[in-house]
Amino acid sequence: MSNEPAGVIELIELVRVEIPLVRPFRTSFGTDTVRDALLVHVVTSAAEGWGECVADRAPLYSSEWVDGAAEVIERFLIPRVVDEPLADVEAVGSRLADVEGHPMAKGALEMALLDAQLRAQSMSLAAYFGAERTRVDCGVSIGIQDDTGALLELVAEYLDAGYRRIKLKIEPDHDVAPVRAVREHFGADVALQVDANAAYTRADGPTLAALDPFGLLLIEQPLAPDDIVGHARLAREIRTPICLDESITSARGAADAIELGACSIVNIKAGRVGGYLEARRVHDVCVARGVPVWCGGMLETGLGRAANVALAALPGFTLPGDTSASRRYFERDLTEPFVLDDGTLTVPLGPGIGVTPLPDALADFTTARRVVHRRSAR
Ligand code: OSB
Ligand code: MG
Repeated sequence: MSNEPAGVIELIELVRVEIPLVRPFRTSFGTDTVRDALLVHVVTSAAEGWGECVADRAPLYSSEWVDGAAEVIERFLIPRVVDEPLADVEAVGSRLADVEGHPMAKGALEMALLDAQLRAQSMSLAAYFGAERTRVDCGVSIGIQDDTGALLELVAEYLDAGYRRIKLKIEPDHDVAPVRAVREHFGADVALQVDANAAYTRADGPTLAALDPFGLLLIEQPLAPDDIVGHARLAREIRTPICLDESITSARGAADAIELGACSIVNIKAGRVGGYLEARRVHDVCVARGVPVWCGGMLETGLGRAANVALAALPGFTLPGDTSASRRYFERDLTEPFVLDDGTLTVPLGPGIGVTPLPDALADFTTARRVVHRRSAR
């Protein structure tokens, strides 16, 4: 890692964009019809950088929400990084460490600073991570459908497009039936997994064991985020491997969950763990313990997608990620669209995250834009 300075931070602005989703996305915690994203735009004396906050409109997936994240970034995070010159983005985490929680807010600011620093150094995020692959295997996450026919049509569409793995969102009473329907229609060879987003309880072992015969790759986050012991017990009641998403909020937490037998696979999302640097550490602890990881998603625009794809190029990401093509989410993305190529996305290799917002798209999707920090003349 070079010691070249990231440059002096000249300006930081918060940009809100609203991009319609091609179809509503329903999970056990709610339904999204638009991606309402908070972007962090940093201008340094050396380069520009973009960060994307993955917080949703309401605190349903986690305790963060997008308006709250914007306020935390402006009032509590930015002052901690602009008061003294920042030698290296590696130091951002320790600057922000006394602020409790708010990983998605922290992750968005860190991403923007990291992008700016790497652009100044003409280094890609993938190279910075130490990524080896140039393409990553892609899966797709399918929202809960009331109608089985509609579900089967969607699965067919995505398999035809080349996706290498299908993930079905489930909840109580929308679990065994859709899994059975997909297996009966598409056969045993489709790589299939489910995501409960914490919709079950410790008493649901028998219900979840009913998924065992379907040969799922994994079940993601069946129980509450804080229920590590519950997941460890459930792992002894079912044969489907347990993968944790919401429960994993740090590299140490990942190591603990693995040690306790709560999961045998980990979903890595940078925003959930406070940024891409911690995400890389989660990857490292999992690799050291022989635990496969895959890259989760939060319906990101092309900005967050670019960074996710770079992360997913690390060697421990041995399962297809929720790193789908732009058109799975949006008719028009904020960046040049990511296009599926033989079930893969190509890792951006330009400086930083390798993409920037297209000016016209940014103008059309922006709902609010405000400079929240400007360097004062000394
Ligand atoms: O639990 O993985 C999840 C989207 C929003 C919030 C939580 C989750 C998801 C997804 C979609 O499953 C992943 C994606 O395609 O971005
Ligand atoms: Mg999940």
